[in-house]
Amino acid sequence: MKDQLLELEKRGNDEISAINDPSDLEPFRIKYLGKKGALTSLMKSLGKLSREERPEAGKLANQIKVNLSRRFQEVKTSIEAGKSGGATSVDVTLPGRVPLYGHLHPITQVIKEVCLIFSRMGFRVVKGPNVELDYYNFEALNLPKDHPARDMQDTFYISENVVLRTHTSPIQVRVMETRQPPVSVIAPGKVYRRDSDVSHTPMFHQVEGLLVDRDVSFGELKGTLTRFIHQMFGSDTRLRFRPSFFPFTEPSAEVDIQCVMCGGKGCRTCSRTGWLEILGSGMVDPEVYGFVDYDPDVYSGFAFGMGIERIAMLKYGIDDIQLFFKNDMRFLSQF
Ligand code: 2U9
Repeated sequence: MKDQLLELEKRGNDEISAINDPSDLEPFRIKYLGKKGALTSLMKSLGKLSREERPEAGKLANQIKVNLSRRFQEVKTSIEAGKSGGATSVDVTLPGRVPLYGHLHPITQVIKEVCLIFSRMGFRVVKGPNVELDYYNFEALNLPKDHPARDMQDTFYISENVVLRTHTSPIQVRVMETRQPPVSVIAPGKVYRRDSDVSHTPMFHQVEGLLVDRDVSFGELKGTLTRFIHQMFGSDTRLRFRPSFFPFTEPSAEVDIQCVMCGGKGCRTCSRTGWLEILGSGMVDPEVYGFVDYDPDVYSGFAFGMGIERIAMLKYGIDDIQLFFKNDMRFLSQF
């Protein structure tokens, strides 16, 4: 019944809009709004509906009757006033239609913001291939052939020696291969891991950074990352460096910020600890310099990496990573 009513309304609207000749008005009124008209006969058959369906269909039928009658009167008045009727009349006082503007995806926005903060500190943005040689993704980063991270469970293999990069670190290896220190680069991009659940997607985004020069110490690492966090999350954000392990850095540290949800009191998001892990970092392991011909007795440096979806979720209070990949405009238009 609902479909029939809506179809009738559409047909009626199309027909009235095409009327220019006053002699077409009365036949239209009889056909749609008259005692034996199409709408009246549909309204009579409302009685055949169930008690549950009747109120909604009745309301719709009445609304359509009001709409069609109003439209009929408008066109009639317009024709009688010597204007062109339903076909081409334009109400110039109606407000204009606002076009839908596109904008950058929230993940792209966060990548740009992170890169901008590091660019201001002198880091240069660099890119690299998503399909990468095993050598650059693993070997040159001190992840030898038998390392567990190379497991088929974690890595998408294209062939024995070719993978979808599991991190953006191979970009920095390629930079070091072609340039001598000082280097300071920031490497954003997509990365791929065989993982999919509420907090993981098989493709996600990372930004990694690398700085190598003479006399670089853990103090520079701490200063740089503290400045980044204060610019990204606000200058009153508390943070802590916690010892950790990565095959390509030694010593290594993970960085936590005070929970953005509860301010450090302890809640579900921070598992009642008051802290949220947001990035990994460390001094580049001298083993890595061996692969790129840097002298570890002359140069030292630090590196760091962060998952962008995680940063975006914490910054905007989002609890489901899948939302970034569904392209639902109700979600995206909020950014
Ligand atoms: C070179 C040498 C060292 C990059 C680093 C991390 C620590 C790290 C994770 C954060 C969350 C990956 O997205 S995540 O799962 N990354 O913890 N990344 S140090 O170290 C490098 C990179 C390149 C040549």
